[in-house]
Amino acid sequence: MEDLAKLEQEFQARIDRGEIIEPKDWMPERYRKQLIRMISQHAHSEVVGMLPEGNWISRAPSLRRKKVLLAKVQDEAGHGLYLYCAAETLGISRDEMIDLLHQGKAKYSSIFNYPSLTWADMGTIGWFVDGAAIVNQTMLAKGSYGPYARAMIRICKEESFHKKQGYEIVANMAKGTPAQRKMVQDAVNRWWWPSLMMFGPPDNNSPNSAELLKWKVKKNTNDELRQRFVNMTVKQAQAVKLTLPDPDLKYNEETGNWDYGQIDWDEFWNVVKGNGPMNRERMEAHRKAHDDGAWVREAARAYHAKKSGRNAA
Ligand code: BYC
Repeated sequence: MEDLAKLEQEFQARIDRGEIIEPKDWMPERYRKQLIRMISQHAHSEVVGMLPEGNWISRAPSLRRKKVLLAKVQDEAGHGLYLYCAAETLGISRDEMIDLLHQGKAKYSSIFNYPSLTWADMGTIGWFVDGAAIVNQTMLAKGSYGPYARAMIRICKEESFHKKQGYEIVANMAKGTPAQRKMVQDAVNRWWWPSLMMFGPPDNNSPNSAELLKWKVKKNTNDELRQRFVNMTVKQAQAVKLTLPDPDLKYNEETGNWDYGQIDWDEFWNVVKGNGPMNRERMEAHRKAHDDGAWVREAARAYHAKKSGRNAA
């Protein structure tokens, strides 16, 4: 018992000195569990996040747009893979993580439970959702667990492209015909509040934050990052003359921040608990893709077994 307390103390001292924790280092069981929870949820989000955009690949308005969207969706699959690998370094397998998702025990980001109704949603998702992801992930890239932090660096580079392609679509539509302007404003109206919810519950109702901050997995709170995102996005909306759907949005001279209105936390929890507009459809699509891909996993395992048998012989 005394030994455990000493190990925990030494671990915290390493964190406080800003050292990076690697897979074979000693770590508290709770640190391992928290990271598995967070990284696996992040991985699931990347993969489920392919669905709302995948929906538009066959309907992109030009070959260029189709190629860009295809590449973006493919990038998200890659992000999922880096993240599953990072989580596997903590002693859980990808199969186990996916089982937990299918049993409803692991979550994925609330944002992907909203439908993508028009082409303007492709622009707005890139601008808001990837924009929010960058704010969150540049913070996570400085986190204490090596494999997660390193995965974040590469992911953030790709997310920057994603955000730019989204903002480009939005900017073009915003200076297009009245119908295009109307379509993009409608997408902005629908995605704004769910994007703010991506950052998680408010600090006074975020049970995991204290522990994650102590261990420097998170370096900022949910509200701090949400505010950073609002400040950044207001200016971008002004530049393309679109309105963010919040009558209470107001610059605060004292704090230098843009104050925003009340977020509907009932809606957020409802979506997190599985009752959002697209939760059932998203999980059905995930299960179907997983089942349809069973033969690929089986073939890969057989190939691997044969190859390692040959190498051993
Ligand atoms: N959605 O104590 P809290 C992407 C849950 S993918 C659903 O504040 P924490 C992209 C939370 O899990 C974006 N659930 O938690 C992909 C917890 O429940 P459990 C995904 C949420 O961990 C494709 C409970 O609420 N990014 O970028 O301190 C295309 C209490 O919350 C959400 C990541 O996953 C939510 N939004 O902070 C484009 C980043 N928020 O688990 C883009 C990694 C909270 O105790 N994750 N919950 O049952 C994080 O940074 C943190 O986990 C969070 C939450 C900020 C999300």
